[in-house]
Amino acid sequence: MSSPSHRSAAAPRSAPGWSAVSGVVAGLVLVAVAELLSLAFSSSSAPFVAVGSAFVDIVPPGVKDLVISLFGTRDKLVLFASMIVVYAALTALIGRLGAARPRPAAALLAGLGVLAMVLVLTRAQNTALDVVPTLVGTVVAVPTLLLLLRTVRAPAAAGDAAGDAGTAWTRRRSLLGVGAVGVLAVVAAVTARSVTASRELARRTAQYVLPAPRSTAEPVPADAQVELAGMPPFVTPNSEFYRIDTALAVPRVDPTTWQLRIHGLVDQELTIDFAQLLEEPMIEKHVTLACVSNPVGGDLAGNATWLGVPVRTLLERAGVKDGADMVLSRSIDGFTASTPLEALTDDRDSLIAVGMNGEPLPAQHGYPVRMVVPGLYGYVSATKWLTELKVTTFADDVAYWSTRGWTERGPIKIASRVDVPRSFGELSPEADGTVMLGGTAWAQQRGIAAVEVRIDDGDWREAELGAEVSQDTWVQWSLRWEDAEPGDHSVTVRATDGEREVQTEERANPAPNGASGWHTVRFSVA
Ligand SMILES: Nc1nc2c(c(=O)[nH]1)N[C@H]1C(S)=C(S)[C@@H](COP(=O)(O)O)O[C@H]1N2
Ligand SMILES: [Mo]
Repeated sequence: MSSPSHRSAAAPRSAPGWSAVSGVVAGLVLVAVAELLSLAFSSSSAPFVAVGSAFVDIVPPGVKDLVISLFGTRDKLVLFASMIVVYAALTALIGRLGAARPRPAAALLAGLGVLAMVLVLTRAQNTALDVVPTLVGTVVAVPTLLLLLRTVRAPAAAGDAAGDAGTAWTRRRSLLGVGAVGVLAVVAAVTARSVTASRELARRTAQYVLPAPRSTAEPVPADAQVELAGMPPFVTPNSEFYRIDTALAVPRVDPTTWQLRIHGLVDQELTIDFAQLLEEPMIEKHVTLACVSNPVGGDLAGNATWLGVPVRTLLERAGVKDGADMVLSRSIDGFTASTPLEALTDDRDSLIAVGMNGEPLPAQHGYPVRMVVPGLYGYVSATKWLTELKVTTFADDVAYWSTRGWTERGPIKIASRVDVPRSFGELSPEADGTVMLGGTAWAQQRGIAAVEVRIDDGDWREAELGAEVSQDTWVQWSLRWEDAEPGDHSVTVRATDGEREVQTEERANPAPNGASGWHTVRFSVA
């Protein structure tokens, strides 16, 4: 076993495996350096964030829908994980190539860096300076790759110098060195990411004094809440409010430099900064937001008390010209929404909002300023991190989701759902044998007039409604089922809106303009 020939085989002469590892490690160095430096630049200057965001922008809507339906709210995690896998594979290939041809390999790695820089530049909220982190990362990573490739290359003499324990030892040490650089890079990148995350948290909680509203929202009456275990809170806490947006990294908007520009078909363009906005008379309103992607029975809806300036006030000041029928609102990250002009000027009090449930908007919900429009799905109205209102026409401008298969207008459809019981849950009868069911219904701008519940194939029963706070908020319902029988059951719910329209049974998918159909839940009674 100790023949010289065998020992020479144990000392690898060429090391394709280790060259690949060198490629991956150099790739990690690029990312780590860029991530660390990006702490001093915009959050979307980090190459992974920029590449991911660019990718999200170019994938066909079908693929996006598929990913969301497969992975739900973990879609971003899945995107980042796949990016890491693809990047590791690419850099491993580059390293592998470098075993024989280091210079072309180095050029390829530099090419990846340049590609990432181009994508950083395509992000709307980035400036030219934001390429610096990726640039420096690339400048460091390329010589690192060459150095690592040289390190892992088997010493020419290793094979011949049979039994040269010293060479084997040196070699092991250099491989250890490569591993150590890799580990360091991972630690640095992860640290940088978590610093970014905690900064975002700090921004979210950054306090400024919200002005007192000129008209306060009437307090929510206690009987708006159905007291039944498992019912959602009538006012959704900010930390539990659903979040939907296209932003991979929550935009960090500095309120001290924030501005809102109102332009387009107006008599005079208007720019207002944050301090000026806070001086405008503010009002407070309870409004239930809903996402067009919410499936029947889904929970992509939330109810909050919003504080803000009526959009109407600012539009009146700018002076809307004849012929305009839409306002295209734009976010700092390039997202746009097309809201019918009428919804922003009529008496529904659409808001340019700064407060949510008594606090500044959380970062995830649009800090410092967003739109809140009662009656319309979020994708055509609720622009977060708002920076611009362009008064225009549906004929001239198209918003983000309307170029991706969703309708250009999005009034919210009547919706009702069963919250108690949960699907396949078990309910225990009370002492007198009754079983309590409960849920939520909404039809913003029309209000909910009635909710009916059907158990198994029985007759529709009228549910009891919690207090209605406004036609723009959801309503909770409950049903006392007195003749409950143990065993398996199903419950179906349908609502009637304030215009006496009964929720349709006809099933529709969320695309292109919102889901419809009755929510049914299977459950058992103990
Ligand atoms: N900037 C920006 N604003 C946005 C979006 C977005 O992707 N980017 N998504 C919209 C959609 S589709 C919805 S449903 C609401 C959700 O608001 P929330 O995350 O505060 O619940 O935000 C809207 N505003
Ligand atoms: Mo949405």
